[in-house]
Amino acid sequence: MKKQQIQDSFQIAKVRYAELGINVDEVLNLLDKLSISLHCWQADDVSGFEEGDGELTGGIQATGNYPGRARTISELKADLERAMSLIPGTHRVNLHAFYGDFQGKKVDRNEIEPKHFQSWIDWAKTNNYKLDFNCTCFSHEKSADGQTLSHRDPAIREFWIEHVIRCRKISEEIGRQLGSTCMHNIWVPDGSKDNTVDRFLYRKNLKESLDKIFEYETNDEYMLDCLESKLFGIGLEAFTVGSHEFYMGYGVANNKVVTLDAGHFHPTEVISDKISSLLLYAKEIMLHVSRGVRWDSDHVVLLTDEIQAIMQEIVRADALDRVHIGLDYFDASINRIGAYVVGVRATQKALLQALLEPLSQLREYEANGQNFERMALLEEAKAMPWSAVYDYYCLDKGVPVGDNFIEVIQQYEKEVTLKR
Ligand code: RNT
Ligand code: ZN
Repeated sequence: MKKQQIQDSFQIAKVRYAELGINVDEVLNLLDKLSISLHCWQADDVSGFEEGDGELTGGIQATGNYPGRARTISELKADLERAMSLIPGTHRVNLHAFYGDFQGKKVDRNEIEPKHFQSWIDWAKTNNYKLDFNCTCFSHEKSADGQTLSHRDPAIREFWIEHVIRCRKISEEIGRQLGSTCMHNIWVPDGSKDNTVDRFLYRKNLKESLDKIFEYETNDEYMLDCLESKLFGIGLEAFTVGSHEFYMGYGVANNKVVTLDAGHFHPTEVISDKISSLLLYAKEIMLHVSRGVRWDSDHVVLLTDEIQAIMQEIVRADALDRVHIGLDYFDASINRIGAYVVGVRATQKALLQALLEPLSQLREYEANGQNFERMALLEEAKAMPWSAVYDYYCLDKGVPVGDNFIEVIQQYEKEVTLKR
């Protein structure tokens, strides 16, 4: 598409949206301020950079062996920079504790310190990214039997408590240095393959471990703790200690952020409809935007009905400042940078569509019981020229418009990732 065409289409779109009472320029200004947190683990299939050949455990799996996986911190940084260069706006990078800069030394999880993440912080500063963080309670010998913070053995629980407290301190340091609240996400794989008798015991253990973890008080301005539930893991099908009810209860009772991962519920259960309820009770919401496909909770995000519904719910609830949008998927079967770019752009498109909704008119119809009118306008809104607005946004921010990013990724593959 030529520059002129993009601009002309945008002008036409603007007029059409203005007829519905929407100021497209204001919407674009707002969209540009909304950061999406890119999960670092798509680039290397959730491998991390610890010494030794850590196997991915914890009931998650990256399937596929597409060439070009990032094997070092510098490769991962380069891949993220390349992905970021193909996405309009300024965004965040979501790190996991086992991606520390350990300089070839064996640093166990209960020994990590802010200094192991200083090079990431410096990199983020240079590139104008903000950082989020996760404790890593999997892919470790002390999580081999599927239990961490809920383990029957108090020594193992202590080990993981220490790890999570250290991660909270690291997150605090990240937020302090970057001047942006670091979202620290706690997800543990704890569960079991088969029917468990002492469910109450494990849940009580998890609760008590969390209580100990939060005894160390952090500064909300620098970091916020988020708690992520799950339905089941691979090899951990019958029981998950940290279920939705568990963390919703804990989060509400203890003023913590609740994380909703789009792939962590029953196949027909959606997170979009949980947002307006949680907002009434939870401090804030962290999203792990993902796409569940059958048993896998981590396919690349696409512009599906559910992602549109998620973004609509955030906008309709006027909660853009209380819902944090992060991505969480790992596909090792396709070009990994492409997986980032497609996923982030799909998320942004859904956000844009939601921001362009003729909300006041829709609300008025609803309030008046004009349900046909509401339905008709919702249908029309789907076909409004939002893509012309997105194309213009890309042009304006100097990133490839439409499918033009494909060739950039192909080139990077040829010159960089295929040579790994
Ligand atoms: C796992 C959770 C968790 C992980 C990351 C790697 O099911 O979704 O968020 O994907 O921590
Ligand atoms: Zn997740």
